[in-house]
Amino acid sequence: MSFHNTPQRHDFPADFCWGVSTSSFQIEGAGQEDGKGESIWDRFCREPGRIRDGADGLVACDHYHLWPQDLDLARSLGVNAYRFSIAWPRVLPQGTSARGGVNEAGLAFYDRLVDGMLERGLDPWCTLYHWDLPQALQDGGGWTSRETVAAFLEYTDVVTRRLGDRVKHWITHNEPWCSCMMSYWEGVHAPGGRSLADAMQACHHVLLSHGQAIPLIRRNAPGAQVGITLSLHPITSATDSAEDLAAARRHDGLRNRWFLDPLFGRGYPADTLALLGDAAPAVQLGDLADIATPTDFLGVNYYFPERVADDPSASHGPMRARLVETAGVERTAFGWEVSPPGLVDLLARVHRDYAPPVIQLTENGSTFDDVLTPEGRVHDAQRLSYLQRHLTALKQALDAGVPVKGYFAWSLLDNFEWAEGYLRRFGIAYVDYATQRRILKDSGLWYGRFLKG
Ligand code: IFM
Repeated sequence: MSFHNTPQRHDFPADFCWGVSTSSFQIEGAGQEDGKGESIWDRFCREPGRIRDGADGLVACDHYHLWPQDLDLARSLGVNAYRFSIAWPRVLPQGTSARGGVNEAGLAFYDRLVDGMLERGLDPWCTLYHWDLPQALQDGGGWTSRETVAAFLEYTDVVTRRLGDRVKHWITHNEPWCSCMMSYWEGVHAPGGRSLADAMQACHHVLLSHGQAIPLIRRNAPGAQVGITLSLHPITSATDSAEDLAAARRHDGLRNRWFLDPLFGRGYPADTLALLGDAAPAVQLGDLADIATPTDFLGVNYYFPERVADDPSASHGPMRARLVETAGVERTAFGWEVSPPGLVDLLARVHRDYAPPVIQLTENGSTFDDVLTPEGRVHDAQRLSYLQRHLTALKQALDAGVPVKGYFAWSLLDNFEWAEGYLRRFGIAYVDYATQRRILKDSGLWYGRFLKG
């Protein structure tokens, strides 16, 4: 397979969806404005040592005020879709209307934003949950509590009633792995929990809230396409030994199949459940049927593959698998392996094993240590090459029969990269945080040329 002959836009179907992706907490700022409530990330940022550069999201990219120019920037690229997320505590400051009422100013902001997209010919793709849970809900257990499912349904109802006439693409959750495992087990994301059992229960509630939200969204947004976005990884074993092959299978169970199997009607994978033992979630009658409610598309976020070796000591968790770094491969500044063939393998696997009607690549991107030149340019050759080679891979997956219908670059802007603060830049546009100036990097300029043919 060659990854050097980058396809042209016209090599993709005419109705292919080309977009850029963002999320509320990472770009909006206005953390305490217009009645917005506290989110778990606001709280987490204030805890010493949680964020590598000690930063917070109070200002971020100030998108709350600068959104017209950000949408202009997106339009200037030639994308036809814009993926954003709603900050739940901006709409329901205390998580539910019973506790803190509905914040009209928050809804009005998203009204303006969506109208702004439509005026610019950008199809709004709205993610309901990209990790900024109202702190008030976390105080009651967050996603470990079944009450948060009910709260999510109310939130979904409020938002889709308001925007459902104009937003025709809805994503319930972004990357449950991160909002559950990294947040309730690994302790690296808000709220910083350290319990596998909590993480598994949180994960069950996130998936349940997804399934139960689908009929609501369909009711309030007639004709809308509804899906969920998962972060998925192609997984290989470090060696051909039976032990490593089994470890790779176990790791895949928690990393990928734990989400895909129940969403596609198979329930939780039995092998993974057995290994979880007491940490397995409490599941009520009817939950699995709800989780398996059919969707219109599966959102896939692809960043990197993983290689796995056996870990008999279980020091890396109950899957008894540890990650192994492949020597000599290209990596981003995060250390993530750059592997366009991994994207082809991943999409082929999801298509073969689960056959979603449509796959949308809702995120793909890279972080490198960008330098703004005195001339005001950012020569991000590695990101540009990353983008080109992943589009080549995407075309190969399409040619192989995978029903992928859209690509969203992560991200339009450099932004708040969670526990890494502002140290990691993923944007195709550089943000000078001191002035809030946006500068298209060479990768962004190339994406624009690609899109304009
Ligand atoms: O910045 C994140 C995003 O919020 C979710 N997907 C991965 C991105 C890069 O880490």
